[in-house]
Formats: sequence, C-alpha cells, structure tokens
Amino acid sequence: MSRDPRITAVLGRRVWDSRGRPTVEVEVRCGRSVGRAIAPAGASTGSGEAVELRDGGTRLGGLDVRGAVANVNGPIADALVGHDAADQRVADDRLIALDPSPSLAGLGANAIVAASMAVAHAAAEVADVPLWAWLAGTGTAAGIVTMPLPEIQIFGGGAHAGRRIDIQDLMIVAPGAASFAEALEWTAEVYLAAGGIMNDRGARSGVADEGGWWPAFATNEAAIEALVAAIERAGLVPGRDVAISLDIAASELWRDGGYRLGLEGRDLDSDAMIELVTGWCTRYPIVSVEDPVGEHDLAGFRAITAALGDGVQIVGDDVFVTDAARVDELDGVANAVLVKPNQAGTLSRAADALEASRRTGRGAILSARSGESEDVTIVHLAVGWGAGQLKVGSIARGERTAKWNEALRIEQSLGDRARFAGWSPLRRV
Ligand code: 2PG
Ligand code: MG
Repeated sequence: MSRDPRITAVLGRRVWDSRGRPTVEVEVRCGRSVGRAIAPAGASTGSGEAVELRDGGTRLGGLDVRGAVANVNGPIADALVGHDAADQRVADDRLIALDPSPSLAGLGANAIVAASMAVAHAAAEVADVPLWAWLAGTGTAAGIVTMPLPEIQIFGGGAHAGRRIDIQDLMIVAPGAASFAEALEWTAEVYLAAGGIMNDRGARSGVADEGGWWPAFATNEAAIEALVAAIERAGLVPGRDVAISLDIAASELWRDGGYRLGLEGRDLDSDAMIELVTGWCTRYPIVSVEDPVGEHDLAGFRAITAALGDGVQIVGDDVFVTDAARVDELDGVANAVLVKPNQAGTLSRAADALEASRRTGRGAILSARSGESEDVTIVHLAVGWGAGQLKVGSIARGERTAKWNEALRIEQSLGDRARFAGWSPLRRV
C-alpha cells in the first residue's frame, strides 16, 4: 500500500553540532512518515557559498540559530505543507523563491539545506526505501551500485586545528582495497599507526575538529612524511594499497596577493606555491590535492591543473562552491569538484553541480563539513548519485563514524550488487 507523499507538517528545532555550536534540524512529515536532517557548518568557507543565518549578539558567541529555526517553523513550513515530497525539484525551487538574496542569507542556508534534505528523507520514507535507493531511482536501484572511495583524514590542520600547521587535511585513500569495508579497515590501521608515531615522539595531544590527530609538526612537509611513515608502519604499500590526498584549503592562506605559510614564516607568490605543491607531489605518493591555490587565484588554478592534472586529481572546493554555473564557466580550473550541499543551499542545486562536473569531464567528491552531527544524508547522496568519492573527516569522533558506519550498512545490504569504486574515480587523471 503506497502512502501519501503530501507534506502534512514541517518542524524546525535547534540542536548541537560537533563543535558544540547550535545548528538547525528540520523534520518533514507526510502523515506518519517522517524525514529528518541537520544542517552542517564549515569553518574554511568559500566566499561564494550560500550563507547560514546566525543570530549575532553575545550569547553563544553570536552563533545561535533561533532566527533560522523560526524561519523553518514560519515561511518554510508555509511553503512546503501540502506539497508533494516526492518532487524534490519543485520543493527546492519553492525554498529558493522564499529568499530574495542570492546567498540565501535572508532565511538562512542552514534552514534551507536542512529542509531540503528532510524533504528527501520524507519521500524515501513514504516510498519505504533507503534514501540512497530513492535518490538512485528505480533503474539503478535494481542493478550494481558503486560504493564510493572514502577520503579519510589522518592529521587535521589549518582552520580545524587553530592553524597549528598550514595544510588543512592530510588524508588517505585506499583504492587498492577490495571493498568499502576493507578500505575502512586499512584506514583504521593507518590511523592507529599515526597515533603510535605521535605517541613515540611525545607529540600526541588529542585530535582536531574532524577527528584527525593534532598536527604537532615543525613543518608542513614533516606532516606528509609522518603520514607516509604511518602507512608503512601499518604494513601497507604507499602508492599501491593506500595513497595520500591533501586539502591545502589555500584560500585561508591568501594574504596581500600571496600565500602565507604561518608555520614556516614564509610568504609565497602563486608560482612558488605551485612549485611547493608540485614538489610534494613528486616526492610523495599524492594522488589528489584540493584547493592547492586560493579561490581568487584562477590563473594559479589553471596553471597547476595543466602542470599536474594528468597524474593528480586537482579538486576545487572554495573556487566552485558547489555552483553548477561556476563549474561550467571555469574552464581548465581543477579536474574534480567538491560537492557540499550546504554550499549550494538545496539538494537540487548540489545535484546540478554534480551533473556539471560530469558534463565538463571532471570527477566529483561528496563532502561533509568540519562542523557536523549524527546526520548521515551525505553518505546516501554519494551512493545514490553514484559520485564515486566521499569525504567525511577522520575515522574518529561520532559525527564522522556515524557516516562511515552508515556506508558499511549500505554495502552489507547490497551484497553482490555492491561494487567498490577503488581506483576508478582516480583513473581519469
Ligand atoms: C573542506 C571542509 C572539510 P570546512 O574544506 O573541504 O574538510 O572544511 O567544512 O571547514 O569548509
Ligand atoms: Mg576544502
């Protein structure tokens, strides 16, 4: 018996994220079917991102979201109730039409993205299928399903670690694994080995915002060296079983037309920055580099993509901000796109950016944010949309393991129908 997909109620509430900050949860009800989602929050944000609504003032550091929650319970509920949850595009268009500002700062991108994701969850509930299968549509849902290659942080840095080192994410991928489950097991071995190395050096002091070890290193390159050592200590072969993926988050380093490496007290122009990253890619088994230069340095982005793009995945995060138009327009900038639904505001816009990445011959990575919760929507998007890669932070902290563990459940439920992406997303480079 199929249930009625018409939305009967929309409820907003304030909940808490992994940094102890308030965030927005939205519940969308279609009769007895309930869909629920929580907005994530970035720390190293691109200037073109959709903007979350925070209350300001002194309480909770100005970060409270009472206004955004009120917008959910007011105009957003009014616009969605009575609408068909199964028609995501129309629901998302209604949400966008409510906010006259292009940045969505009026209603708040936090309110809008949580509502958009909750609509999808409600629709999947009504159809009585997992969200990934709902998103994949009936055709794909019956056949082979690609489990994404996970990019997992081992050391955190940059804005997620008080700028202790300049590189933001030192991650690994395990394309040599046979399954998603095996990739996680190998990653856990590397994570434990990295913790052991820090212990041996007397340098182990907790973790950064996304669960990667605290980056107590003298130079940025020393962090990359420690990562290679951790892979070897775990008994895995760097470059064959497991490889390195960096997010430099270089927009954060941009000062007066150059890049400031605070840890090393050095200022680099765009060419020198490219030379630095190119040197790392030659000396270490690095297969992917995100935001190697800043969002405004389009010439630098094009230069590094031309220089390294045949052998290395160059990922654009701040430069694309999950905007299909930018992905289409910015020829020669990066060969992969980071897709973050809250940068775009709605699931439909995020899907458009993913589509644009395919249209322009680029790869794609679905990505969570540094401020997260137990919400697992991002995993279902990566699987259901067949993105091929998924970035969720480290393999520690509950808001991260909630997502990896959800992917394990999906892989197990698929049985023989699951195909691990492995090297395939990286083959194009
Ligand atoms: C990024 C993300 C995740 P933030 O830069 O890719 O690491 O960080 O959510 O702070 O933008
Ligand atoms: Mg990034």
